Parts: sequence; C-alpha cells; structure tokens
Amino acid sequence: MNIGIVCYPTFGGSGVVATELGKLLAIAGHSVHFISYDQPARLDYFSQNLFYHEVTVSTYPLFQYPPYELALTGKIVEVVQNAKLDVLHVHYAIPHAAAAIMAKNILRDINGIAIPVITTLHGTDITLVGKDPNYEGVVSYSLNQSNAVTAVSASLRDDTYKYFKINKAIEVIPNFIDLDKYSRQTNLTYRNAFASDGELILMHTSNFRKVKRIEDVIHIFNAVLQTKACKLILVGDGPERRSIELLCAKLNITKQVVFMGKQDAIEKILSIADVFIMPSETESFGLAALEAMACGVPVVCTNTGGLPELNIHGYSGFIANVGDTDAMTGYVLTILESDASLDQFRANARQNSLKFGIEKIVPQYESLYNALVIP
Ligand code: GMT
Repeated sequence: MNIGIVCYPTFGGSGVVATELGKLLAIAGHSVHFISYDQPARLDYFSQNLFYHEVTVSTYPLFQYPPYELALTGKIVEVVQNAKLDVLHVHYAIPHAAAAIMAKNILRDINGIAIPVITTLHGTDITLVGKDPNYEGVVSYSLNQSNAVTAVSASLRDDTYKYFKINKAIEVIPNFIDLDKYSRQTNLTYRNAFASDGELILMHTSNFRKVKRIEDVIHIFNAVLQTKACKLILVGDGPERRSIELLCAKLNITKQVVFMGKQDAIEKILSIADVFIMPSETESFGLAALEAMACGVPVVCTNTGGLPELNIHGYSGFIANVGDTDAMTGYVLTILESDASLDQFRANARQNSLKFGIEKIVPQYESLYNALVIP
C-alpha cells in the first residue's frame, strides 16, 4: 500500500507516534510518504520504502501570516498524484485535518481521484487548541469529512464528542512502543555520572510547556529531597525552561537538578531513573510515561485525560489529583520505601507496558487502512 503521513516534525508526541508508525509500516513492506515542513526528528532510519516531502511556504510582503495550510494542501494534492497514494493519514487535527479535506475535495473534483483520509487526534488539538471557538467549527467539519477518525485514548474520544459536533464513530487506538528498544539497559557508568552511590534518580521528560506543570515536578522533588538523597533529571526543552531554572535557584536546589535539554537516546537515559513524574494538567495518553514504564521506571502522575488508562494505581505507580504535590510526594516515597518495593514497582511498570507493544497496536492501523482503501 502507498501511505501518506502528515505530521509535525518536532519532538512532540504526535510527531513521534506518526514517525514511528511510518517506520514500522515501511518495515512491513508499505511505501510511506511523510509530508511535513521539516524532516521528522525520529526519521533517522534509511529504507527504500520511506520518503519525505517538504512543505515550503512562500513569503510575500502582504503576508503577515504566510498561508501554511494552503502550501500543505498543495503538497498533499501533488504527492497523492505523483506517489499514487492509497490512503492519507494525518496526525494532529490542526491544521492537518482541514488541509487534508481540502486536498481530498480538490483531488475528487479536479482530478477524479478518491483518497480516503484518516485523522488521528493526539491531545492538545482537542483539549486545548481545538476547542478555541475560532477553530471549533473547522475542526468539527474536518473530522466529520474524514473517512475515519481515531483517538489515542477513550478519554480523548469522549472529550472530542463533548467539545465538537461529531456525527461519526471515533476508534480508540492507543500509543504504542517498541519493547525491544525501550527496555532497561543497566549502565552503572552512566548512572554514576549523575548520582553518587545511594542517591536515587527522579526524572521528567517533556517539551516544557505550561500544560506539563513542571513546577509541580520541582516541588515534589524538593519535598522528597528532605528525606532521601536524590537527583532530578529533566529531559527536553521548551518555553517553561527558564522559569523552572529560576525556581530551582530560588529553592537552592540547582546542584541537585540536571537540565539535559533535548535528547535522542531517551531509552538509555530513562534506564537510569528510579521514578518518573508526570504531573500534567491535561494528558491525552502520556507517551513519555509509557516510555518510562517500558524501561522499568514506575510512574507517579495525575488523574487527567488518558493517564488512568495507562498507569495502574498502586501497581505500575500512582495517580493523584492535578496539583496535589503532597500526595505525589507521598507516592514517590512509598515507591522508594525499600529496595524490595522499588524492584516490585519496576517489574510491574515493565509488565504494564507490554499491553502497548507495537505488535498489538500497529495492525489496528493497518486494518483501518485496508477497510478504507478502494481496491
Ligand atoms: O504534549 C506533547 O508532548 C505533545 C503532544 C502532541 O500532540 O504533539 O502530545 C500529545 O500526543 C501524544 C501522542 O499521542 C500523547 O501521548 C500526549 O499525551 C499528548 N499530550 C497531551 O495531551 C498534553
């Protein structure tokens, strides 16, 4: 099958899921054509079945806002024809679903080509950005005009029905993980570079946006530090980083907190962690928490969005109300109570991640494509 994938190229969760899915589909023998404004960050793998088509936006003095959606629409129309795409799969509704629907209509009306469009909803495209009244009508229309819509959790599916006027079924296909790549890789030299003997390591990875509530990570860590010798490793970068650095300085814990910035070898870094903290305000699935669990790291998170569908309270970690840093501190300390407790939570976290292995999830997308492709 010839599959087109439209996604954001950055380190954000939707781009990661789209790129990893495309790589797996290429391994399965499909030809996969990525359409984006930059090479997807995780497209680090060479295959004769993988192609990348860059969207370039021309500028003009009149354009205070260069029309990316139009350039994307034009590129989709071109790639569908040239690469003879059978199906177009767009990740993150805004603006990808609207551009895909416009391209679908152009191809139908001008070129006599029928291209099925699948829109996968990832999270903030619904819970934050999408429900902005300026976008709500366009998002509802684009989802209703898509041939199929998927959401990464039941919670996100329900939110979509709540905030938009949707007249079709939304299938839940959760995030997935390569359990061979993401597994605990013990590397003492690496661990010792960050923590001395007996020191524990707490970790958080994200794109440092407000919705991640990284200040809660800092307060939880600061409270744990009162009773346990530990370090905090923060992986990723984004708009909140500076204020978090300032908060660490104010609390006088700068020496105990490591800001690693954006990193590729996430599985190696996660492997040295003892507890992963995800105190998000909203989180449709929590791919970063799944990556941690697969590497045998228990997760303390909030009860928002799809997180309760991923993390099992008292088994793979713990769940608390958004903003309840006291409860989350208590849960971190419970996990770290003894070596036996930590070992048990580690094993449970890995066991829980097995439900989301690629071999279980990727065929669900393939069946969806097969059901829509016109023979
Ligand atoms: O918040 C991010 O990290 C980026 C964002 C995105 O859409 O790029 O991630 C969302 O999609 C991920 C993949 O499906 C989910 O695992 C994340 O939970 C979701 N983020 C939020 O809902 C805040």
